[in-house]
Amino acid sequence: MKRNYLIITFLMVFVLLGCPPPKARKKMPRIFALTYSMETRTEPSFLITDDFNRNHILDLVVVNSGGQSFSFYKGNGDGTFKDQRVFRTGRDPICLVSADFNDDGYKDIGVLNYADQTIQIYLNTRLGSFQKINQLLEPGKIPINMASGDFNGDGRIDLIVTMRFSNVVMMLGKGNGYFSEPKSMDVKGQPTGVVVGDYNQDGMIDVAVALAGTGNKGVQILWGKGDGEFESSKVFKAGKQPLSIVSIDVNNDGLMDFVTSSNSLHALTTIVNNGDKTFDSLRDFASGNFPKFVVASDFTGDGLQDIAVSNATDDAITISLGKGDGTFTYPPIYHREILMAMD
Ligand SMILES: [Ca+2]
Ligand SMILES: [Ca+2]
Ligand SMILES: [Ca+2]
Ligand SMILES: [Ca+2]
Repeated sequence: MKRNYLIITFLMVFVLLGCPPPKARKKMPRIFALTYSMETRTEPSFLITDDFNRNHILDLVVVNSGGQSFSFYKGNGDGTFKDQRVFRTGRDPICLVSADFNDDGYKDIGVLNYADQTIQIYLNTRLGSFQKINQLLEPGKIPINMASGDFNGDGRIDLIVTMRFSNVVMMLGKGNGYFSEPKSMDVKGQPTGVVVGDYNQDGMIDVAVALAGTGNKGVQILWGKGDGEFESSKVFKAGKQPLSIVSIDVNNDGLMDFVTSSNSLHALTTIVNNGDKTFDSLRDFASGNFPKFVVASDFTGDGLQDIAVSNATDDAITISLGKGDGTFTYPPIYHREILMAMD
C-alpha cells in the first residue's frame, strides 16, 4: 500500500500541471511546492484531469493497472481531491481519454485495457458516477495509446488508437457512446504515442504518431481532410526512439510543435513546426534518467510553455522551462525531494 501512496504522490505532480499557478513564481530551484498523497488501488500508472461534473474545477481519474480498475476523484479546487470512487475495468488498463462521447455536455471516459486488447467507454451519469457501455471495442493487436477528436466532421467524437507494432486504427463515434468498426491506417514504422491537433491550421484535425523500435523512427503526421480520410506525411526526425509525444508551442509562433522522449537514451527532442507541413528537429537535450511521459504547460505564468517529465529510474519529475525560442533551461529542475519526504 505504501507503494501506491508513493506513486500517487509522483503522479500528483502531473495533476498540478493542469492547474494554473497561483501567481508567477521565481525560477529556480523548485516549481512545485505543494504535495500530498491519496490512496488508490493497486499500481496506479496513468492519469488524466478534466471537469467531469461541470463545476469548473478539475477532477482526477487514475487507472490502477494491477487493480483492474480506475479511480475517480472530485476536485476541491485547491489542488486536493476527495471521494474516490472505483470502477472495474478489463485487465491491465494503461491509458485513459476523456471526451463527451454521447454529446450530452458531460465528459465521459475511455479506458484502454492492454492485456485484453480492448477499449471500454464509461458514460458520465452526471451524478458523480460512470456507466459502462455494453460495446467492447477491439481495435486490433497490441493497442498501446489513444486520443480522441472529431475526424470526420460530424460533430461526434471519434477515437484514434496506436497499435504497438503495426498500424493506427480509427473508430468513428456514433454520438451515443458506441463506435463503428475499426478502420486501419498504415504508418511507416512501429507506433508508440499519439496526439491530435490542427498542425497546419487548416481547420481540420490532424494526428501525430510517434514511431520507435525497428524501422523508421520519428514522427509521422496524418493530415486530416475533415471527412475521416487522412493524407500521410513522411517520417520527420524526432529523436532516436520516441516513446512519448506531447504537442506544445515551443517558440510562441502559434503553431503547435512537439517534444518527444527517448526513454533509454535519457534524451528529449524538440520538433519545430515550420507551418508548411514540414518539421525540423532541434538537437536532443537532456532529461533525467529514463524519461517516460512528457506533459506541457506554462508552469511559471510567463506565457511560455514548459515541460515536465517523469523519469522512471530517478523516481523524479524534472521540469524544463521554455525560453520561447524552442529551447529549454538546463539543467532540468529535479523534484525528487517530494518522494524522499515520503520515506
Ligand atoms: Ca457525455
Ligand atoms: Ca466524428
Ligand atoms: Ca489540419
Ligand atoms: Ca511553434
